[in-house]
Amino acid sequence: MEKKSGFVAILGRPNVGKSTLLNTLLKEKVSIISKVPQTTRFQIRGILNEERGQVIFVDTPGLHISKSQLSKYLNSAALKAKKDAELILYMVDLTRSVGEEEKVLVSQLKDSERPIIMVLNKIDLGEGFLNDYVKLWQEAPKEKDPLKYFIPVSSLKGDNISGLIEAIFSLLPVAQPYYPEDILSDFPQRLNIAEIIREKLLDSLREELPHSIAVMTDEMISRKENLTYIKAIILVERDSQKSIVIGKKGEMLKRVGELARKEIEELLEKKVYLELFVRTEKKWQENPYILRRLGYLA
Ligand SMILES: Nc1nc2c(ncn2[C@@H]2O[C@H](COP(=O)(O)OP(=O)(O)OP(=O)(O)O)[C@@H](O)[C@H]2O)c(=O)[nH]1
Ligand SMILES: [Mg+2]
Repeated sequence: MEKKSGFVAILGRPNVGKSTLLNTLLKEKVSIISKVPQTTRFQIRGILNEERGQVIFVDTPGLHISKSQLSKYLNSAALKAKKDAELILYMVDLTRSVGEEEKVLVSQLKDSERPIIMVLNKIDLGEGFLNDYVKLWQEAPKEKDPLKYFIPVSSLKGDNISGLIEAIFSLLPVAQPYYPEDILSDFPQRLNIAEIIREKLLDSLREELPHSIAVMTDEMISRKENLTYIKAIILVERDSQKSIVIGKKGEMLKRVGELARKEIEELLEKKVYLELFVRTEKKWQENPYILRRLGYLA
């Protein structure tokens, strides 16, 4: 049988469920998830191998309107993934009404050279604004229509994910796999560890803080055969945020550290000694040097 293979970009507004879909497709956690928008900050590739071929899914930062440097990098990472893909999954959240950002997105996608599947997510919560989203696409003026399917799914519950995979393979070109079959993701481990810590912070913190936070792993040393020492620095923008992250008597930081350590130990299959530091770095979001160190800039 001829194999089909290719890159599939998952695009959409923040918080629609792109990373949840990636993890569900791969049945493994590859990308971090949270209830706050703008969680994903990287292009994260996750690889699905089947008899019929290989799909390289590319999770992307949610596309949004904002002028900050960080936002520019996030949006450009998402748009680059779109350029490199054989097929685009355009994901929307059925529980949220069509917004300005959605209209901008549709105008960017409607004349795409690549085929598109519109993935209508969170169907477990009902049809919501399904008709509005279908209408939004159908009524957009376009030369030719790259949209092949509307597919409602629940990324969280797994509903209709096999239907989605079926549709994806039907649209991929005949090609040999790009990656060896034992690789699940090519995301660097150092960044993955920083992401796990950031996810635990997002889970624990409320308010507007999430967007002010970044995590970098500073050192990773295998002290003994079975123990890895990891030092990570949590960046915040203001001293007041630093005290929130540390918490009363250091409780918050301790809890985040414990949750992250457990998950990192599972990932590395080793004991981990995790040390967390919090540092105030004013305007890190505008600082190219820091953005590069965080891996947000190539
Ligand atoms: N009920 C329901 N919730 C979902 C579904 N998919 C995702 N969610 C929730 O939606 C929230 C956002 O999910 P993410 O996967 O982080 O969304 P994202 O599109 O990757 O967000 P960004 O990385 O910020 O662009 C989380 O709280 C998820 O649990 C779904 O199918 N049904
Ligand atoms: Mg995400």
